[in-house]
Amino acid sequence: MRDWISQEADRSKAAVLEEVRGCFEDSPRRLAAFEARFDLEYERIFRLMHSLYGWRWDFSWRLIELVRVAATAAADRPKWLRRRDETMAGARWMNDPATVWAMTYTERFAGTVAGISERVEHLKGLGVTHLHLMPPYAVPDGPNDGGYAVSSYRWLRPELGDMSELKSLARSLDDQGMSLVLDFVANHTAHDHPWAEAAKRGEAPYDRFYFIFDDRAEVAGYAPHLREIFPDRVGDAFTWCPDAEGSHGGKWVWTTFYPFQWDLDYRNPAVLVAMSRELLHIANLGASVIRMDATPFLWKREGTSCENLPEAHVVLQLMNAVAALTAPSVRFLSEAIVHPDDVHRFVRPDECALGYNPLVMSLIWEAMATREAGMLAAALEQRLELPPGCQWITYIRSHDDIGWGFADEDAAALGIDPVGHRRFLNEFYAGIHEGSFARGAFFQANPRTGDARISGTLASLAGLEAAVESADPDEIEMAVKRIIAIQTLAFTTVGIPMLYLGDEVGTTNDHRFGDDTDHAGDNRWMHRPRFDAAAVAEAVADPSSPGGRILAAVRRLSAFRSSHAALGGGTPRLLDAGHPAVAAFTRAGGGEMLLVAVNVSDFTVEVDIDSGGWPWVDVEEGTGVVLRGSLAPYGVVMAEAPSPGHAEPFAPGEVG
Ligand code: OTU
Repeated sequence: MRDWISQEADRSKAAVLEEVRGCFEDSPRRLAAFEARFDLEYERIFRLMHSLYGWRWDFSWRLIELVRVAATAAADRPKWLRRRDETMAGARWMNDPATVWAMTYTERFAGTVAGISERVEHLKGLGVTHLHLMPPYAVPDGPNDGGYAVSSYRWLRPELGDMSELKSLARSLDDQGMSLVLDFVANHTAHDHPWAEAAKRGEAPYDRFYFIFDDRAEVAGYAPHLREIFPDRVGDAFTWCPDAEGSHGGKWVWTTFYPFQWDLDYRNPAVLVAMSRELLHIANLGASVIRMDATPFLWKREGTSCENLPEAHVVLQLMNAVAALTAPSVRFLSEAIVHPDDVHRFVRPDECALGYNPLVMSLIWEAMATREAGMLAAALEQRLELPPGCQWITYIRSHDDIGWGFADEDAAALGIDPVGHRRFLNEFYAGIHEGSFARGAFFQANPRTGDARISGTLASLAGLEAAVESADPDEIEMAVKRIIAIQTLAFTTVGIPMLYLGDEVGTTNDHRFGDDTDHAGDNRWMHRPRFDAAAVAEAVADPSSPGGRILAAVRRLSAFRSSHAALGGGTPRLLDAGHPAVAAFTRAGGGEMLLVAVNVSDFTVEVDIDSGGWPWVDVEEGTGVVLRGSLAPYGVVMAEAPSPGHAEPFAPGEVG
């Protein structure tokens, strides 16, 4: 027996479809394709909508509105994207080992959207298949959080170009086997978005689009429970807005991040409908992946932290269903930088099929600081399993800060005090700790809680900046090896590797980021470099320079991936390496098996890696590898098992 919600859905199905048929006036083929998808998705949409808004008088009407948004966008979807929907609906690229991501700011990487085409050769050299351009949409004058304060999704920042150029870029990248990743900043809009402007004037329906309070007393049920995301700024998550018309000469507005970013109120179904329209607009520009910014914050309830609430998932699942109706080849990427259990929950095929993995990211750094691979290994072993059809994005750093997002209980299980350990890691990467190689800086240190995060480029955090400054060739050598070891882990542990552009040639921190007054208060700009054509040319011309070696290593890793099916999916299986400074694991898949071992320390260690009974051969040399013996500082072993059937397993210790 189907439950009563399914029966309700059945009863309304034909009528809802009837309401939106008109969207496809002259295109019976598009209507037919939409109908087929509607047939598959409708019950899910009904159920999800009902769980959030079923109690409301306007429920049926909002449901029809949402489906109409999807139908309108489906009717408008360009032909080349409909073709993509047909051929790529399964998104097989997610398990293709050749998939490699890169991220950058358009203006910093190429000046303009049109300018990106001049950088395509560089991207191809890195094997990049997916390019994430930070939000290029219209923003307010002055600080705009690197584009994460969106004034309108319908316009680009004029200095970057216009919408038609963005569409042509998506198309021309597609012709070259690459695709675009674009952001959707679901949690908030800029304070000058037309909806926010109308809300300030008290105009319906926009007066109910945000969390706006007449009186500070009204936030008392929320404020004490919230985490401070950006503690550097003045005040808390609520901003006094004097130009909002109110009886007290202004109003309070919920602003989780910066005061110019107004949180949207998804308890109002009109917000879900309006934002879905913007989302599908982005899908129709040609993005193959949409990055869902700040997913944990999408729902608020009094007395809770207002993070990771079940309704936030329902909002994302609804958006997923709407995208499945309109643009089935599109996948969502969850950006959740929270407890690993919570990070995990956003990654499911009917929500965000992709998730950033901030745990692996931060534990690679943790391993480099402690010279021990234990926490990383435990996370690789215990915290990576995803449902089928999902994938991690594995990265070393992004445009944001690095936070120490491991679970306290995981640290405790290894006898590590989580609070003290985070303090150590912050001090290490800020370069304060005795013996640290890093040159980073605290981001948003919170004196009240003792929390902080870290800013810095890969090269600066991994010691290249300090080494070059000291002009010590041994230190430089060590830093280069450390960077290559770090990239090796990012490219081989799990998921799809993502590069922050600039790191591929060892770009160090920009200590003059504050010269730009819009960036002065936010040291993440220290690690958001401009494309340095001279550095790239030098790295290419001199493969023995630090930049040259780093670039060559990244290219090699990327090329290596593309020919090794075992790296396309699945999770690593940990091996006992016989030394705490060595992370060793196998990856199996596509009929092949790889072994990777990385020494995360700057000393030579004696290893005794459990071969699992396979005769491993070095992937480059084709000769037997050392599984028992010395592994150099930051030494890497990459080996493969000869194809099955070809070799009999033999006893550990025989190879080497
Ligand atoms: C994201 O990051 C973006 O990546 C940032 O660049 C934005 O500033 C921010 O949202 C606001 O749009 O706090 O330090 O759990 O931690 O969304 C970065 C997720 C952030 C948040 C994350 C946020």
